[in-house]
Amino acid sequence: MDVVALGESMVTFRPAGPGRLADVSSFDRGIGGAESNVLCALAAAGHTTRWVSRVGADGFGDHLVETIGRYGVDTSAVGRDPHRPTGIYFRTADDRDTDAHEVVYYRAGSAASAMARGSVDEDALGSGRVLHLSGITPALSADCLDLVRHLCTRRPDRAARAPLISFDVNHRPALWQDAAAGPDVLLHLARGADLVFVGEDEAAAAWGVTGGPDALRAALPEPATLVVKQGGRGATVFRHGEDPVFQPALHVDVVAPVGAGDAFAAGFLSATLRGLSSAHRLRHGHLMAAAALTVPGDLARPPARAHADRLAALDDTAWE
Ligand code: KDG
Repeated sequence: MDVVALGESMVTFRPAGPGRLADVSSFDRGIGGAESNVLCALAAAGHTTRWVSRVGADGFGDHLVETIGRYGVDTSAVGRDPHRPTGIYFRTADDRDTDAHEVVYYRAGSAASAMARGSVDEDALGSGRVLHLSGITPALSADCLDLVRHLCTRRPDRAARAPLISFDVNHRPALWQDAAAGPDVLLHLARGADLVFVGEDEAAAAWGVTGGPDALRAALPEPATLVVKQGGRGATVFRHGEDPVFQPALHVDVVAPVGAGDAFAAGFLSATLRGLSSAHRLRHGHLMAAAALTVPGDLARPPARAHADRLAALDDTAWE
């Protein structure tokens, strides 16, 4: 397997039109879940992927397993919980209007929130070249936090026998029972990972680190690779032994930003697995993010690999 990911996925409901959740009467169904979004994009780009999770023994669980499986993601390590439901969530159509935007989760007590050491397939978690995790899972429950801590903790023997640990900070303050504890936990987890994705705004809000990518690298020197996402401007990658590299993002007409960070991580991971340069890793991230930004839901069809390679190889002036 190229990439294995652990995380909760949910059936999502997006109002069919604009307005408050209180007012709309029909919804479009989709799927969401940061980690499975990454896997679906990677699978669509030709990588072998496996999703490790738990869902309820219900129709929404069937829908997630079937839909994610149709992307080509291996779902054999997804457990079914007969006693807990599959999580769902609602989000209003226009994410860019932050005042009016509503995201409402129905996932407390979900099947995935009960994931724990012993209830997920640990062999499956170790079966990829990369294990992708995010800061959403540790927010779901104490058991989930314990599981992610176990997977993310820097161990002296890890490099020799285990997958590269990729961690997207994905700070979701609304999910933490103890909201004040979230940022410190996430910083600690990020320090144990090999490859970390974090947004500049997210880091400022969670950790009070302002001052741009260099300040963030100073706060987080441990990961061999740190990717700082700078919104519509671009992203900077720091790798041990290399000068930092910045690449501007593509300018697109944004339909909805949901899923763009996951798509960016997928593009970056895809290029990493292929041994491409730092600049090309960022460009592949931007190309996949651009596809996700221009659709209303979490998942977009990524550009075909040959096409993405051609675009990533254009000279700098085409990327400014
Ligand atoms: O990155 C997109 C995710 O935020 C979305 O699919 C839902 O995983 C999700 C979450 O927990 O917020």
